[in-house]
Amino acid sequence: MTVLALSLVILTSVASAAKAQTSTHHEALRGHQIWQLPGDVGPVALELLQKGLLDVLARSGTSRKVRVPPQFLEEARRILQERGVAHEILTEDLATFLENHERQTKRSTNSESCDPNACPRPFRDNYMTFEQMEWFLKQLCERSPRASLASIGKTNENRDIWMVRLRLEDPEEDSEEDAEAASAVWIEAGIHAREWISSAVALHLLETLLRDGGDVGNFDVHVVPMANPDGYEYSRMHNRLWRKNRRTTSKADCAGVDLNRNWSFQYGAGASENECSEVFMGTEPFSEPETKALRDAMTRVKDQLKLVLCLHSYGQQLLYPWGYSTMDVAPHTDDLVREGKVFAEAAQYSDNTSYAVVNAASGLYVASGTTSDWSLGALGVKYSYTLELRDEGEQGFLLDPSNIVPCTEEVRAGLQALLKKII
Ligand code: 0X9
Ligand code: ZN
Repeated sequence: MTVLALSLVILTSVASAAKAQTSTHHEALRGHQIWQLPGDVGPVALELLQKGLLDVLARSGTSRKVRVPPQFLEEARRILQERGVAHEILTEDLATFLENHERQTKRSTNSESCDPNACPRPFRDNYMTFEQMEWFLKQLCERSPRASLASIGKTNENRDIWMVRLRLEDPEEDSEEDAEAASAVWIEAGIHAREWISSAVALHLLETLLRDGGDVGNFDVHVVPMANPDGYEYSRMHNRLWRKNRRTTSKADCAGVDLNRNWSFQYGAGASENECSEVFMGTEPFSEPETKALRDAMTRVKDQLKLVLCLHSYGQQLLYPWGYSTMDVAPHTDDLVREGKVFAEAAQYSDNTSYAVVNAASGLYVASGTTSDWSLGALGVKYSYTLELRDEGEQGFLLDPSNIVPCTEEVRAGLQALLKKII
């Protein structure tokens, strides 16, 4: 080997060793930027979202935060410039940002195992892995005869979609009577992968409801705490801001269907046909195993269902239908708003967190093919809401786990007050 060739080999191995040292599980977000756009940006944001050029992370009255992948920075900049929309760069490189965040919080998003004597306390120190959540559910249901666990389907990557049924009874009533006829509540959580607080709250809510009861008479609670396990694991291991499921598409670089755009009711408007978009609706309604499983399980109990609550994050908003259009008004909107405010008031009383009760389409944005619209429009469940949990954007999807317990408590308080009114 010549001296030149040898030094090339040495140089290459030094370079790859350096690369191996610095590369982390956040590589998928290397070079991605967060931009702030004005709140009144108009249809250009939806257009860029549908084209797959950006991902809307947050929207308030005055601004929007969007994530732009490195390959689209130029194009997005050009289109915004052409439309006269200014943008400010909030984060230069998301991977570096997340690495610093992990260093500061001393918590890795992809920690998988722990020493039996020093595991993070669930719901307090850290978010759980999907496997830990499964283990938690199995324990919970083994311990209590009032809780039963069933797999309602399998994901594309062969994970189970778990549903828990809790039977809550009025302590003053005969326990066996009316068991079949009980009214029921449906809670869906984790349909969007990165919204970790949603699954954590659903799991802790199960635990607290089982411990304290519901205090509103006989009723069943059906909870699907991890509606998108493949996405959740991908967001832990590879891309903290992953939103969709992990369906492979015709474009090798663009995986995933937005499961909250894949339901049949008003399928299409306010979603995207582009596989690369964060709001890709799939090839047809219920093309995904997750939405199919949810649809079938909900349909089996539809006559009992009085309330459907879909847990998302973030924004602290209780959204009522319709979400597919700002022009149409949902039936019984007055009741939805009135009882929604009952929820928000009780939730605020718990820990002074305010939840705004707003229409999904006009208060947030137009989106169609959602669980919530389908529950009202196709299944006929009058009270159907999407709840955007904590926070209002300070930490966003990277919400500190210390929020899990108080956030669950306020949801429980709101739910209980709401159920008292509607059951
Ligand atoms: O976009 C969604 O699916 C939900 N928001 S999130 O930030 N969690 O992704 C909101 C769905 C509610 N419906 C409408 N806004 N139309
Ligand atoms: Zn969501």
